[in-house]
Amino acid sequence: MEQLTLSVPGMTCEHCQSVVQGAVAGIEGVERVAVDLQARRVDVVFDPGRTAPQAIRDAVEEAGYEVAS
Ligand SMILES: [Cu+2]
Repeated sequence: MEQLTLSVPGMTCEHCQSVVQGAVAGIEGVERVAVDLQARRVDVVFDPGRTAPQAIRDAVEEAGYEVAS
């Protein structure tokens, strides 16, 4: 398993949190997602054999949130 931390500054409320959480959790190969709304941060644990950091970033952006890092 690998870990990825994304900075998502546009998350401002619990709705944002659940949208981002759901978008990332729906990716094949993602084992665990934790959204820290206060820190505007998304911590993801994923299987690098089944998905990649770029796919996770894309999913967040497709959900409507810009990824800062
Ligand atoms: Cu919101």
